[in-house]
Amino acid sequence: MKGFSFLFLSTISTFFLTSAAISTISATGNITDAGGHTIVSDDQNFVLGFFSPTNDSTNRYLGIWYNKIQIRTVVWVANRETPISDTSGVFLLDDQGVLMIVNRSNSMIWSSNSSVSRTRNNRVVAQLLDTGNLVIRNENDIDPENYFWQSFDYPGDTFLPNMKFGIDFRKGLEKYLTAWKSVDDPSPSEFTNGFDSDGYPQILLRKGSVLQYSSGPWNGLRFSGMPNLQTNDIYTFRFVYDDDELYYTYELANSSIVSRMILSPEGSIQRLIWIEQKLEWNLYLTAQMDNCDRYGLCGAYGICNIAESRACECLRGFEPRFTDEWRTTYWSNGCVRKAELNCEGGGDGFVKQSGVKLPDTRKTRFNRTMNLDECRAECLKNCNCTAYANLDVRSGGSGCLLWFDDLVDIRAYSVDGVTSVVRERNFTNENETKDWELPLFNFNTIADATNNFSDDFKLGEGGYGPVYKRHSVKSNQGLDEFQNEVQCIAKLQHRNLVKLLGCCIEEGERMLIYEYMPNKSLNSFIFDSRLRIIHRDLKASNILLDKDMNPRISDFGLARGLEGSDTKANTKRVMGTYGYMSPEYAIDGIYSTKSDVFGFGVLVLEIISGKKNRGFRHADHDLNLLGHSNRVISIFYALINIVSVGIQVWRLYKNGKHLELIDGMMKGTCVESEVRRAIHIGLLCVQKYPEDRPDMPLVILMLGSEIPLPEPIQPGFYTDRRRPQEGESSSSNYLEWSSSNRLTVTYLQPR
Ligand SMILES: *[C@@H]1O[C@H](CO)[C@@H](O)[C@H](O)[C@H]1NC(C)=O
Ligand SMILES: *[C@@H]1O[C@H](CO)[C@@H](O)[C@H](O)[C@H]1NC(C)=O
Ligand SMILES: *[C@@H]1O[C@H](CO)[C@@H](O)[C@H](O)[C@H]1NC(C)=O
Ligand SMILES: *[C@@H]1O[C@H](CO)[C@@H](O)[C@H](O)[C@H]1NC(C)=O
Ligand SMILES: *[C@@H]1O[C@H](CO)[C@@H](O)[C@H](O)[C@H]1NC(C)=O
Ligand SMILES: *[C@@H]1O[C@H](CO)[C@@H](O)[C@H](O)[C@H]1NC(C)=O
Ligand SMILES: *[C@@H]1O[C@H](CO)[C@@H](O)[C@H](O)[C@H]1NC(C)=O
Ligand SMILES: *[C@@H]1O[C@H](CO)[C@@H](O)[C@H](O)[C@H]1NC(C)=O
Ligand SMILES: *[C@@H]1O[C@H](CO)[C@@H](O)[C@H](O)[C@H]1NC(C)=O
Ligand SMILES: *[C@@H]1O[C@H](CO)[C@@H](O)[C@H](O)[C@H]1NC(C)=O
Ligand SMILES: CC(=O)N[C@H]1CO[C@H](CO)[C@@H](O)[C@@H]1O
Repeated sequence: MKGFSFLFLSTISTFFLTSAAISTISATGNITDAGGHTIVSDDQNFVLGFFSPTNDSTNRYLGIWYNKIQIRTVVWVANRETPISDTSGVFLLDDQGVLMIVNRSNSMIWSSNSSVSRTRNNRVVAQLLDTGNLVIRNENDIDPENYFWQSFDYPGDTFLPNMKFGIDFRKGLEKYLTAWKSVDDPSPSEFTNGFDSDGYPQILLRKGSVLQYSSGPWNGLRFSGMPNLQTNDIYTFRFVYDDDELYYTYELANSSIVSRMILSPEGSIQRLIWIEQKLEWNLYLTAQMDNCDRYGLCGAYGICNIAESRACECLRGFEPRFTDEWRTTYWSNGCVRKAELNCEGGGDGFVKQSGVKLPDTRKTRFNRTMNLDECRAECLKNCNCTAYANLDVRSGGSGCLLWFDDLVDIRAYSVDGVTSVVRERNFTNENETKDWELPLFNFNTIADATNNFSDDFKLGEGGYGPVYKRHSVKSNQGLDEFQNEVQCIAKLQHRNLVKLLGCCIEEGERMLIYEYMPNKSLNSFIFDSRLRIIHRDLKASNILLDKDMNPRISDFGLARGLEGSDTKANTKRVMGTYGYMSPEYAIDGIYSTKSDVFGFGVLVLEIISGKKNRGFRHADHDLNLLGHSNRVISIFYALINIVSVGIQVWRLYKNGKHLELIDGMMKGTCVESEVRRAIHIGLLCVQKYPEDRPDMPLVILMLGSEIPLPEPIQPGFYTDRRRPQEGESSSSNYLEWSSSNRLTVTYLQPR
């Protein structure tokens, strides 16, 4: 083992703090703030001493920070809650083997409260290890099991490599993170992040007693709610759970890497890596990736899918508890069973749910040896059992985890989720197919005809037979959307259009079968239609690019047709993607061709800026502004995104700085006047009032000519669908983006 560095004065010599000679210790072995003393770990990586969190602060704390990193980064603080107001602090190891901090009047500011058992003639030392761990131990006993005290048992906001984050059942020690109140105040804030050992363990992030985030249970490979916790070349990680202890730990793969995990003052769990070239900490991972990671967003039996336009859906066999509330995107009250379980009657079955984050495990029981069949039988035996799953997904799966409560905090992943099985009514007799206006093909027929979907039969490559478009299997895509797409395309039949022959829904596959076009001219199927189509979900991910980068609009799952002279229509079911939805559609469900113009405008601005008009994170804090009305909160929350890009562009535009918007990759390769014009047109398309937006033919004319453009006004979102009349304040009832980049709410008070 490598050498150790002991508690010593500055870095010149080593001092042993002995129990026999207390006066000597106090005289020579202490660390004084006034003297600027520090101790440094053997490998020079960590340093311990007194510090102030910021230059402005006069509060003094004893802490440990990285020695070689230019930006002082504190990883541990002793007197978090009891700063010393001057530089009189002294840090010492007393004759009882207790580390303490005293101030000018010799009052104890902080104490390790350690108790030491000593053998004869054995000196007790305090030492800062290479790991950044400050320990108290017998001088000649380096076994970590025998440390009398270690700072790793009392972490602050930082989880360092080699630290055991979790619970030591033998010592009754819980090692969890508590965030700093702010960058200049290390005292513990309301945010805590630690293991909860009720049921099968999971890591829970709380604000006070309110759950914010759950890691999901360990599934043998990773926490089921952290799909991005993958084997990597930066660190290795490990989870241990036995009778003695429960912990998660990681080690850096290469000692030249500097990385730490923190719970930030804002309550975000982050992994950071030091980038020496840039002299800054780089964010490598955050546990809370998106809106779906907000604990219980979809309520009981709801499932969150961030890829969907509306994140929450009910699990199969469930329906929203409160339909109206659900529609406004307030989902927390969750879903209820469409049909009650029939436990005594033995009519219950299970529905397999793949690729998901496992629900909250606080009300679970587990058995490491049972297999899945035994697990199922066990669940059926108990009428309160709501679901079961394998405990460990490795080598085909083993162990049994049983849920005994409402299933909360489930989310869908596109890759690599875990399979759990949700108890349901027996669905084997249910008829999934609806009224299709098209012939339904049998899966086997199609499999046969395409040689089991062999590559030779890929679109355009085969020499004969029908063309198959294979619809991807999305675990939670509603049948409704698929059906709508089919019917929309079916209605668009025209001699210039490719004919849809039929479809197939079987074995989780959804396929559309088109007439074969020998010259691959499948692409024009929407543009020649007489039917005016409002797409309702125009967004970057729905614009497909062919091999020549020609854009093709896809996904007509939400499209609606307008016939004859209709110019707008109304829907009770607002669907689409927030960020691209026009205000009048998002709020009132009114859609028109101008709704797609809005979506188009957002797209234009996104293309120019290279930035996505989306991102729900940390919306929590903003929501607090709105007080208690859940309905208002959820609408507000959904609309934050609508305004963001438009307002940012508007601000630059108004200050004549809109060229700053241009994505770095485009700079130098574009014609400024063209880009300026495109931004201008983009802004016109995202105007608040549909009547202020140009229609598509005009947009095309504007883009392709030099005709003068009307001046845009500030885009935004209004709660009053009426255009303000002459004399009315135009800023009333608006949500506005304030200069501090936070959304503020202005209510018009009646006079
Ligand atoms: C710390 O050490 C200095 C001398 O180095 C001594 O004067 C002082 O009394 C010591 N303080 C304590 C609290 O032990
Ligand atoms: C704080 O003080 C140090 C040393 O005087 C200085 O290098 C640093 O720039 C200051 N930081 C700020 C934010 O003022
Ligand atoms: C030392 O700490 C005690 C307890 O916190 C406090 O009452 C006292 O004022 C402090 N003395 C000085 C000189 O700061
Ligand atoms: C040490 O014990 C005292 C008295 O019980 C307590 O106030 C203090 O918080 C403890 N210190 C630590 C670091 O646990
Ligand atoms: C660690 O990283 C350094 C710098 O990137 C590299 O030179 C060294 O070979 C690496 N060591 C190991 C064991 O991978
Ligand atoms: C569903 O019920 C049918 C008959 O009612 C039964 O044969 C079948 O095994 C049940 N399926 C499951 C998964 O329990
Ligand atoms: C786990 O299941 C096995 C097989 O059913 C059983 O023998 C064992 O007692 C169970 N263990 C616990 C801890 O319940
Ligand atoms: C099921 O839950 C109810 C209510 O919590 C409880 O009274 C009952 O004993 C439970 N039944 C079983 C078999 O655990
Ligand atoms: C399902 O519904 C279709 C159309 O209504 C019907 O033809 C078919 O027989 C039904 N299948 C079952 C298993 O009930
Ligand atoms: C397709 O696969 C099935 C099952 O794997 C097999 O029985 C069948 O012969 C295959 N058909 C062709 C045309 O390869
Ligand atoms: C332009 C072109 O590629 N035309 C082809 C369309 O398909 C027919 C039948 O395969 C061919 O004969 C044409 O050459």
